[in-house]
Amino acid sequence: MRKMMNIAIIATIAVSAMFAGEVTGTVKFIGKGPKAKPIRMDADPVCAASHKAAAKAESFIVDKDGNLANVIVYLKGVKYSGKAPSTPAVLDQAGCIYSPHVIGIQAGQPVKILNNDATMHNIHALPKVNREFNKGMPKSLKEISTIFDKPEDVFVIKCDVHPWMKNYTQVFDHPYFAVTGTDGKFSIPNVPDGTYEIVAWQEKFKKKVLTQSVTVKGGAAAVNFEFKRPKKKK
Ligand SMILES: [Cu+2]
Repeated sequence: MRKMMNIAIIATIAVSAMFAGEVTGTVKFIGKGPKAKPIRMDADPVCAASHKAAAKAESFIVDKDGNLANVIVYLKGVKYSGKAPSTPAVLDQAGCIYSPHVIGIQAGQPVKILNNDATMHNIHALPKVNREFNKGMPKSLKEISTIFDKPEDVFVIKCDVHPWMKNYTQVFDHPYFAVTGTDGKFSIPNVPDGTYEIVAWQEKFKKKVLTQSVTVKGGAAAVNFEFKRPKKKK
């Protein structure tokens, strides 16, 4: 009986692998990028004291090979009938910085917001489709929970106490998204076979999202993106 079940499971995995694939790739920045500036946290000694060396701004993290971090890569207009995960997404406030700086979540997925600092934060989410909220988190309040129940393009979550604290959140009605790491790489697993529009968003290129077409056919599909510094107007 058990053997038959195992065979059935293996068969199911094999079949689903035939009709789904992983979309992977690297996002690069071509050209000379700006240097990350240190964040001045003097306004709150607790924040400043939580960093041995000053934290660097996270709006443009690029390594020497041009690999670009914190890029949201996602499929657009894809149909998905599954449920949102019950596992919460986590947005941490640690060292007076949001971690992660850029996050993708699913509509209806719980979001845990943590305060790991011995100071007050005021978390202020600025969506347009979902409901805006503004909540003080004194150091005694270590965790709150929220849900964004509608899909929405990227919006800002900021802290009204510490003006440098900024996060970018995008809410999806499907699980086919990823955020690049410091190696510029992303991976979107379990994409059903098909041809899709795939989008790359980075906060310094708000008006210049990159799009391509990707076809998944029972296996891996690779897509790479290159952001370029806009040409100066003469
Ligand atoms: Cu804060």
